[in-house]
Amino acid sequence: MSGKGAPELSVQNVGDLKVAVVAAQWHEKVMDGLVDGALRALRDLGIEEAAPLRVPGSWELPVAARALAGRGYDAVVALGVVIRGGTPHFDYVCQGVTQGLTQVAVETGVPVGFGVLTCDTEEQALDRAGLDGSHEDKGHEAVTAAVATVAALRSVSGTRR
Ligand code: RBF
Repeated sequence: MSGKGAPELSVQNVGDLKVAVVAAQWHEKVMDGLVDGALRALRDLGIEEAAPLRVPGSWELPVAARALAGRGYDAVVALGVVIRGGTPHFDYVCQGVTQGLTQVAVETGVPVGFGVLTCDTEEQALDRAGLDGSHEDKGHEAVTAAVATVAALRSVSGTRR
């Protein structure tokens, strides 16, 4: 999957939204970039920033996202980075966090921004972390996508009586 083809999202009138960010702590430099990008996106959108909730690793993101989704936030954004090692552990962590975050969003109806990098190497992760010299800014993108989804859902009135 490549970052080419990502949309230019135009999101307006969202300054009233409450957005929670939850971030893992493995791979500190990459995480610093993702968190900075996410907070910068909140500022760009005029949404009040709150300090991210920090959990140990990406595996812990779904349970934390579920707790936040149940506390009145309009959107939750999950940030983490998993880097392939020499064992199948990578696949299990990636699968668990991906399915877990999907389940949180679908079961609660609260959009969850997916800002979890799953990379073969640290270089690939740094290139996507929104740092000086990075080509992509996935923390920023994850916040913008989650907020754009809230805005899209708000614009739909529905047909059920
Ligand atoms: N957490 C991450 O966020 N990124 C990683 O790259 C990562 N690699 C791990 C590799 C191994 C072998 C293990 C055992 C854990 C790793 N974790 C990683 C931590 C995981 O997400 C979780 O915090 C721990 O397994 C404790 O539940």
